[in-house]
Amino acid sequence: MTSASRGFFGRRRPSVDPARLPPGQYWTDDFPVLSAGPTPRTPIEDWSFTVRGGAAGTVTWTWEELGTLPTETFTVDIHCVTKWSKLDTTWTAISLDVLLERAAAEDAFVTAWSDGGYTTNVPLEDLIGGRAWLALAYDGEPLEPEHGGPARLLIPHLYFWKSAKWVRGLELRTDDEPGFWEGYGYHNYGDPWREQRYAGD
Ligand SMILES: Nc1nc2c(c(=O)[nH]1)N[C@H]1C(S)=C(S)[C@@H](COP(=O)(O)O)O[C@H]1N2
Ligand SMILES: [Mo]
Repeated sequence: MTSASRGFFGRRRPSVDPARLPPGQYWTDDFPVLSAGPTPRTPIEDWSFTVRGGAAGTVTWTWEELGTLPTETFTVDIHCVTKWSKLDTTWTAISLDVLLERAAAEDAFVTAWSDGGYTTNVPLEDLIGGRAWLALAYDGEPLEPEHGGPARLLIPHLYFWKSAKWVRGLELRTDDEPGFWEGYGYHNYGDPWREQRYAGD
């Protein structure tokens, strides 16, 4: 085998089921870092996660308290609006069902907010029913700061910009407020399978 062919077969899987790729996406083995600003580094003793606007009022967990909640480890595909998809990514995460149930969430819209000022909006129904998580580890290792550590949202059924890195909380609202990228013309919902990249798609 020449080094060129070794490189080729080393970098690309010989076969990826095309049915796993949403329209217009290509797959990559890399894990690109996409951040609209510097990586925040909040000391873990100052870090907390808050859900506000639920019937239970404002509920806040320290990092230590979060550590007492049940986690799940599972493998999913992720899809970035810039057209890369990464298949079979393995995460350890707390189901948002657990956090939203504790907060008695019942309003229809959610804005996630992050250290550094990033926000994104998601309908509440997309965050419940075992489809969305607060991810704490990737591939068995604590989440790296560049990828959103200590904790990020993980909503694999929507484009990856909805998976807010460095997330610090969820605000439950009765009105839908566009988040950071949504305000710059990205699609309000962002379903990769319907190729909802930009407003109007
Ligand atoms: N706080 C924050 N979260 C963010 C972003 C960001 O810029 N800031 N970028 C989003 C986008 S566009 C993508 S594709 C993914 C990238 O995650 P990664 O850097 O771990 O690949 O994070 C999303 N979450
Ligand atoms: Mo993205």
